[in-house]
Amino acid sequence: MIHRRLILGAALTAPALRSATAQEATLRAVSAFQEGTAFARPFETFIARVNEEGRGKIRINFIGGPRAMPPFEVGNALRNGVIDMANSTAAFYENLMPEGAATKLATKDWAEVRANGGFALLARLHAEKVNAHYLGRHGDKMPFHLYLTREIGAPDLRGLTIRTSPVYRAFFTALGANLVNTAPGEVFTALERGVVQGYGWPAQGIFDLGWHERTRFRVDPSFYRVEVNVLVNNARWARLNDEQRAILTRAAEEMEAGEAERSRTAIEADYARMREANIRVIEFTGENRDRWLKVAQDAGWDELARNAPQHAAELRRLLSGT
Ligand code: 173
Repeated sequence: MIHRRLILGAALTAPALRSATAQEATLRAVSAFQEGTAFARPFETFIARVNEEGRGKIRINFIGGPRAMPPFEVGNALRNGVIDMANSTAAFYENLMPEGAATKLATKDWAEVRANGGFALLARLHAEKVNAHYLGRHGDKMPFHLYLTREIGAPDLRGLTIRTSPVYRAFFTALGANLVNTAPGEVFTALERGVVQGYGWPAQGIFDLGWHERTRFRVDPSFYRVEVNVLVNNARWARLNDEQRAILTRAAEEMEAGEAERSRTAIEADYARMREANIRVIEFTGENRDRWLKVAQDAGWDELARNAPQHAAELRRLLSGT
C-alpha cells in the first residue's frame, strides 16, 4: 500500500519537477490567519502575484493557516527555519519581539514610517529577534473595536470577561476587564459557551468565522491600527538571488500601496453588514470618548516601555512623533 502510494506520488509530482528550472526557489509559507479570511487575503493576493511574476524563478508554496500551525507558533517556526515565510501580526510573536506592538500605536502614516527610519528600525529588530527579513505590512488604516454581548454605558469593563490578544491586553486591563487570551479560532466557542462577554477585533472580519451571530454591540470609537507582517526567514532570504528578492520586494510594495483604500472599503462594507445584523453601536462621546482613546494610547505605550525599554522611546518618536 505504502509502496504504491509512493509510486503514485512520484508520478504526480514528476511533471511539476520537470517544469521547474534548477534556478526556481520554493518558499514554504504559513499564515497565522485562516485561509480566505480578512487578514489572510492580502497575503494570498501577494502569493498569487509572486507566483505569476516569478514563474520559473521563485514560487511560494502556501502550506496553510491555523490548521497547519497554531498562530502563536508561527514566529518561532519562522525564526528556526521550519518555515520560510510567514503572514502574522506582531502580537502573535511578542515573545520574540515585544517592540512590534509599536506599529499598532502608530499615528503617522505608513509611508512616512517607511521614509523616516521607523521601518528600518522595525526591520533591524525583526532581523535580530525573529531572524527574519521584513518584506512589508498590510492592515494599515484598519482600526480595532471592542465587541460585546452586553450593553455598557461608559469606558468601564469591570465585571466583564473579554477575549483578548496581546493587542488589547494593556488597554482592557486598564479599564478593569478580566481577560482570556485566545487565538482567533477559539473566539466563537468562547462566545457560544458564555465564557466571554466580548472580544477585541478589527473593524473588518467578524463575519468570517460567524461571530456576528453572538455579537450584540460594537463599541465606538475604534482605536489603534492593524499590522499584519509578511516575513522571510533570514537564511532563506540570503540564499535568494537579486532577481528573486526583487520579485518579493515589488509584490510587498504593491501589497502596501493598496492598503489604505482596501481598508476604507472593507470597513464600510462590514459596518453596513453589522447594521443589517442588528449589531448596535455603543458610541462614547465627550469625556467618555476622550478617556476611552487616551487610556488606549497610554496603556499601549506604557506597556511598550515596560516590555521593550531599550527601543520604546525611539519607536514612539518615529511612529507617532510624541
Ligand atoms: O487576534 C487578534 O485580535 C489580533 O491581535 C489581531 C491582530 C491583527 C489582525 C487581526 C487580529
